[in-house]
Amino acid sequence: MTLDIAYIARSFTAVENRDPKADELLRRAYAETHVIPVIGLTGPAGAGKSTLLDHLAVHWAESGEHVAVIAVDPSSPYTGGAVLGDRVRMDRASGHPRVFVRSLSSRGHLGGLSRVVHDMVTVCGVLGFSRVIVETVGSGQSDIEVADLADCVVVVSVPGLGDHVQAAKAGILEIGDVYVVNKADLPDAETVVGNLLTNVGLSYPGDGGVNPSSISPRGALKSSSAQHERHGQPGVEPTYWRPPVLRVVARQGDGVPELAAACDAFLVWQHETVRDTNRRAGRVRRHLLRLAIAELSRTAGDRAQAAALDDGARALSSGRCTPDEAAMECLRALCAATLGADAGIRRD
Ligand SMILES: Nc1nc2c(ncn2[C@@H]2O[C@H](COP(=O)(O)OP(=O)(O)O)[C@@H](O)[C@H]2O)c(=O)[nH]1
Ligand SMILES: [Mg+2]
Repeated sequence: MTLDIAYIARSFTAVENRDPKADELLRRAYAETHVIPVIGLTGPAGAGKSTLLDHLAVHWAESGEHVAVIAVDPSSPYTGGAVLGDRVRMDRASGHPRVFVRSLSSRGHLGGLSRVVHDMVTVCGVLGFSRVIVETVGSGQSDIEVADLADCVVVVSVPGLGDHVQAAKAGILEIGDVYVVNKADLPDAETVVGNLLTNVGLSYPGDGGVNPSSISPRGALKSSSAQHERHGQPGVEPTYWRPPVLRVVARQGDGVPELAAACDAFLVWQHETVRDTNRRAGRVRRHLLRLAIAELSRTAGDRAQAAALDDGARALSSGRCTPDEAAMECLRALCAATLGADAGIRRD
């Protein structure tokens, strides 16, 4: 099978612009029961994500897969600088007949970036791809979004940025299914590896990958319920997943086959333990919630929204209600305005 590049490019653009031409495609995509794996790559700018992704995409493509790459670019849509840079760093993947690369600016999207990426990822299956890789810059909100979007999250760290501490603060050390230390050719890479291993070990004993629960922890474990949901609970479930920590030199492609194998091993374990369907179901629900909120404020209209927020803020500052009650009042006013607008449409 060959990818219909012109059709794919047109479809992505229609989805990105919320063009009604994409509606039929979206309908088919959301109804599709055969879902393809989504790999999310996140980490600080300059960590070498694009360089790594270039090798990773080609690795899977060479094994016969059709790979879509969606790179969310942090730069301004006006300079286009980083988009061009990505094209250079992803030259192998861009030139491969079984890989399609699309860079997305992180700004200027109707309905928000996460909605666009969510829809783009979802249409990849019906466009003929067998796998998607999404790159986002690790910075709080977008980390959460990529974690929400992907079936397997790869967190990329590098020596020299002091990002271990930053990452720990941002909670990024909880979201990885696989950890990568890139630029392992640089001094201090081992320090980063050591820190990550210590951190993973606080929650999960054993070796990177699938472990039988018979491995007993030496002390109290620090894992959260979100981690249990994604990686299992040692001593409670038959197996658990300890996120591996892998050394990579993306510039040379060193460690890429091992990274691909770790992602695939995680996907297999996640499927065997039925976590994949739960993860995807949660993702669709959260996506719907975002859409519903966006739709609510859109259909209520700017004036009704401003009025509802003014009323709520006034009630709050006069001490008449709690923030929760004020929020509930805003919601009621927005719903009333939305239903009014809706009824208006129906009368026409
Ligand atoms: N020393 C070294 N540099 C690397 C390696 N991988 C990527 N780089 C460099 O790191 C810089 C940022 O890479 P890029 O892929 O654009 O990072 P991104 O911002 O995370 O996508 C580029 O100059 C790469 O050549 C590596 O393994 N070792
Ligand atoms: Mg990049």
